[in-house]
Amino acid sequence: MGAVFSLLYGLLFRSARKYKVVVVGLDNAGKTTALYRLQLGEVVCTTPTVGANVEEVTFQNVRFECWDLGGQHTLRLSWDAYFKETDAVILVVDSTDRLRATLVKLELQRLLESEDLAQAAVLVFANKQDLKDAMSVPELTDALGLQSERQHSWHVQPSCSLTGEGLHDGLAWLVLQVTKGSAQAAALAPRVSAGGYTAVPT
Ligand SMILES: Nc1nc2c(ncn2[C@@H]2O[C@H](COP(=O)(O)OP(=O)(O)OP(=O)(O)O)[C@@H](O)[C@H]2O)c(=O)[nH]1
Ligand SMILES: [Mg+2]
Repeated sequence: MGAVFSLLYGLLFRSARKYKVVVVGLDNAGKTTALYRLQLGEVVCTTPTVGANVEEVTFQNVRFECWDLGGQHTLRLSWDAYFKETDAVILVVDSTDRLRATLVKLELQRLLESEDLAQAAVLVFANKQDLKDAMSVPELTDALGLQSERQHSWHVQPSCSLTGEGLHDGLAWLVLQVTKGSAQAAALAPRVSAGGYTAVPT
């Protein structure tokens, strides 16, 4: 019965649209590692991304076109060029990088003010939770000043890109955001698990 339902569900939604996601964050945050973990289910040895790398990730029958943008300073200056028609932002943060938390906050502020991203949901991965001294979700939420964000739906999800922990929970939240109001969303709602901090505009 479950298999029949899955098959029907797959057929029904196979032609559903693809959602554009920009994956941003400072260099060394773990963006590329997270993306390949989600796409291939394994850890790939990465080198710093130059420019952008596009990969498709399908989760719960929802297709995401993920633009993994290089996080080094000079590359961050051209992030805006990728923002047009973006449905969601994934911000990956190295939770142990306390020294650059203010810089992440500034970059996030810039994203939140971008007109091209006005409708985009924002998923923050508080990454590298496997490491000692990683900032907790409340600490990172505070450091990024997210509690006062009212325009965008946002969610902070603890994660470890190496083990994959938290990545699916984060994507499940994103699926709900991008499919809001659709039949797909109604079918998926019960699958989302709790974890992290969330807010949606009122
Ligand atoms: N311990 C730990 N290491 C991680 C985690 N995620 C990524 N890394 C490591 O962090 C380093 C940088 O990862 P990348 O995925 O290349 O980082 P990036 O954000 O894509 O960096 P740029 O492409 O330069 O913007 C690599 O050595 C990864 O193995 C994690 O959750 N825990
Ligand atoms: Mg990269």
